[in-house]
Amino acid sequence: MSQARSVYDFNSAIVRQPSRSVVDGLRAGERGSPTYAGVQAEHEAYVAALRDAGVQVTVLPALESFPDSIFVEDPALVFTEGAILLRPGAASRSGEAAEIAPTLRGMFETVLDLPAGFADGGDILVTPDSVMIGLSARTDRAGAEALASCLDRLGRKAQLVATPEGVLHFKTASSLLDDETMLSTARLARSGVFKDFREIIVPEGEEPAANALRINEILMVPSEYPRTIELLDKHGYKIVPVTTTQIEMIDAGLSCMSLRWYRNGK
Ligand code: CIR
Repeated sequence: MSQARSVYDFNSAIVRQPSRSVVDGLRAGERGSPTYAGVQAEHEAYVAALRDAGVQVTVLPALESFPDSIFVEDPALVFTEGAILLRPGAASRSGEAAEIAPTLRGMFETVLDLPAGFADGGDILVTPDSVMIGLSARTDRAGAEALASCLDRLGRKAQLVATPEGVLHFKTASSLLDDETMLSTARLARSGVFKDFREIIVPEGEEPAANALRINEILMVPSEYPRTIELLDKHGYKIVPVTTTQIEMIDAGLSCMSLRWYRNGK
């Protein structure tokens, strides 16, 4: 029988090398373009931080025809009990699920396919009691409801929630810090969605820092946000700063670059 674990206990992860085309990744505003070398350096440091945290990392090869494919969090969702192939909501990313499918089928006994609608992994926040699914420009109600059924098959309860207007993904604005605590932007917290959690609000002007990543004992936080780092340090989290300057230009953060789970029997 498997032992009860925290939802942020991970021993396995999948990442994908950035492609040269990553410089053409989707973005909502214009904050400049990243360079391939710059993204590559950030990705390497990220993978090293995962490994230092005790995670065995599988690195998939770059996919030139999918500029955003480095963000493996979006086309799939993984748990100890099984994986779900999603249907990314951006047309240029819809083929990414088929690209990652063979890897997941090789690693998981159960792989479900989202049967309808659209859902991006960036909109999915796993908490100890439920899996929050943020409705957004990428995740529609049909996709969220279909995903709730898939989650039910894996023994997980789903909760549909709203992503603030103009925010790419639900997790762009939030992350789970421990079993009781959520890091959130002030705007998302105001919606009341985290009322059952202790909330830590990112300082004004540092909103992208809300996408932190708890892995085992450590908390990865984007290194460009000193006030958030200081705040979280005061709360006693073991912080590992990781640079995200390049990937932020294409609307991404720390959680986007991996699929993480606890694999039994390793
Ligand atoms: C996109 O717009 O799809 C990418 N440029 C960024 C994806 C970020 N992924 C995430 O937040 N999970």
